[in-house]
Amino acid sequence: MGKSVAYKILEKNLLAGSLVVGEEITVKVNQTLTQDSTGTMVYLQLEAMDIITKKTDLSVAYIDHNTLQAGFENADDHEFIKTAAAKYGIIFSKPGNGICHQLHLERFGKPANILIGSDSHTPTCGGLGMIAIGAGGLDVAVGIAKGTYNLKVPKVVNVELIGALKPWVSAKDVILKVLKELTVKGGVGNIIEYSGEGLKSLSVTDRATITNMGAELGATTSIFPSDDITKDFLTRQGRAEDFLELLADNDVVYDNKITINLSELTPLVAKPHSPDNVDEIINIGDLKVDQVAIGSCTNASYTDLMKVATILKGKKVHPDVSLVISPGSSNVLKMLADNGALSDLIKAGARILEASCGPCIGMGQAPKSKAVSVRTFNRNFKGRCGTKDADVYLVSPETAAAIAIKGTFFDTRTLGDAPTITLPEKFDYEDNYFIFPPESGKDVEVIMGPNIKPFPRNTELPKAMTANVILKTGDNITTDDIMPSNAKLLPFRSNIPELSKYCFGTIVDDFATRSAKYNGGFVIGGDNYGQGSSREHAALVPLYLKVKAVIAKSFARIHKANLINSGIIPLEFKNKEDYDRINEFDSLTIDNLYEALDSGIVKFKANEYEFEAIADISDRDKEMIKKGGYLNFIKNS
Ligand code: MIC
Ligand code: SF4
Repeated sequence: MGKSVAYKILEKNLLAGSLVVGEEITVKVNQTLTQDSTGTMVYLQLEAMDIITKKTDLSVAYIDHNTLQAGFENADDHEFIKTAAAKYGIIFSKPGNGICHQLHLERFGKPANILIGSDSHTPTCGGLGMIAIGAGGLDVAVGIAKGTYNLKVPKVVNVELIGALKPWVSAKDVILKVLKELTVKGGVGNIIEYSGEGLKSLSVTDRATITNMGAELGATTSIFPSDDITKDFLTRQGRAEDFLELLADNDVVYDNKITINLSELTPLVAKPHSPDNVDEIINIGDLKVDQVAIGSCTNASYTDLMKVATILKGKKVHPDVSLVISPGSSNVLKMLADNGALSDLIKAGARILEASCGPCIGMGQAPKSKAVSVRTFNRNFKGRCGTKDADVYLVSPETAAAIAIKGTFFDTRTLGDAPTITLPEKFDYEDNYFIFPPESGKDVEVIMGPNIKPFPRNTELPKAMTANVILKTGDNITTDDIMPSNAKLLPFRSNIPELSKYCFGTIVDDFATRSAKYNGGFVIGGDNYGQGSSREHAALVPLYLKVKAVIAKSFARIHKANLINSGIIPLEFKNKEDYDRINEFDSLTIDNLYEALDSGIVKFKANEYEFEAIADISDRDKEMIKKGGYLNFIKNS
């Protein structure tokens, strides 16, 4: 039977286990990436592992999330990461260079390689024909230290693209359509592999927009084949030697398949407050818009911003709209400056930010109260923009630019011709924002300022436990709910005690107090618990607050792994109806915990009811939990 692109790469890098759906395998990690807001933990964990140098071919530490530096905290984090990177042989990308995923795609991503990154949008590089997986910080630390990664073999779902996109419809609309079909939990346990004649009209950065937002499907990763278009991109980036053709076999049989006819797509919009709440722009009517934000790792490439500049050229941003643009990389910004497009953006009245995540992670540009904010980003969870009662709509760059001029939603297709962008023969690639590591890092002093606090460690699992339910949540709880992130909190990513005061802040404002009163306890969750960001803080902070287990209807992949790595038991209800019987503050007891874990079924007893939960985790995960988390596990193995 023929092979998919995804399985060809997994097979090439397989170190242990067999490529059978659901089996746990170990693969070689060729590359890693970290960003600053998850990176501090990664490098603290590396320090705790006592390693000498990285075991990957290439590792990069980017600074892109928190570049506001409102106090010494961010700058301390940057300095810590910079010195740790030098010590372990890791390339350091200075603040201002751009967003990790855009930069990695431009400068380092390589077809057929495996990349693990401490950010959920790491699959962006799947646009280049690589397996690129977002993971928790500890998994990335182990990836750097040992050059390996463990995962359950996912199914491969094929999205066949037929037809060709019409004017004013682009890659963002393709992934919004996939989200509409599959929803925010439809990708869990799957790799999404794209194929079909429609690929011919999608550039590498278009493909990267699609694989980027595969994170919103909950997928392990998304991937495109590596073909002539990949070769063309790498050649223009001055990296022709990194090209390798990688196509699916003609007789490949996928686990599942959907077909999307690109010719039938219309401009789409993800309405508040979920990326899968997708509708056609014509159904939004002429809703008035207060803010338009263009950028993020989804839509801030050269082509995206050139489309925006072409639409804005000679026009004026609507008086009631604040248009803000954050370029994906310093090279994109430089190219716009050199060819005059930056001047077109400024003349139209756009606010230009530095190349970074910026408003996407709530680092400034919170819109006004009750605002309608239109963004080219990938997430519109409630409150993520910094304004709790704002409504955020996700759209393509061309839709965003047209709306910025008009001041309302409208059917952009009525504008007639859409901009078409010709790629420069050679992309600019100044590497002056990168600091390459010294030959040997053994004399490098790692600098830890006062904001860098030790991370919490769990202890061995007790043989039995009785504890209270200290929180019950609904479905689709995001890691932004568990550990909110914004301009106020991002500076404390290396300071768990400070962060813990805000845990579950979007749901209750007294979680830390509850935990102190009951000496920790259980959290009850609905479906798709922990979707969204890879932030390990959504497990480390609950660990610090003595959360012992999370019992949910189902989990999102990265968060489940982060819980296991922290020694917190993730359990799924055997009967989902049992969720309704549990009340906050009920006391629950588990006897014979070790035997229960081994058998995969954990029995809970409350005063008036009993229920069972499933430990759907590997034997290795069970050992890790018994030892009190990944770090204790590797110390003892
Ligand atoms: C996000 O988009 O939510 C983030 C911020 O990039 C996170 C990482 C983090 O929380 O630091 C992600 O997607 O993993
Ligand atoms: Fe940065 Fe936003 Fe992308 Fe996360 S989703 S990496 S915050 S640009």
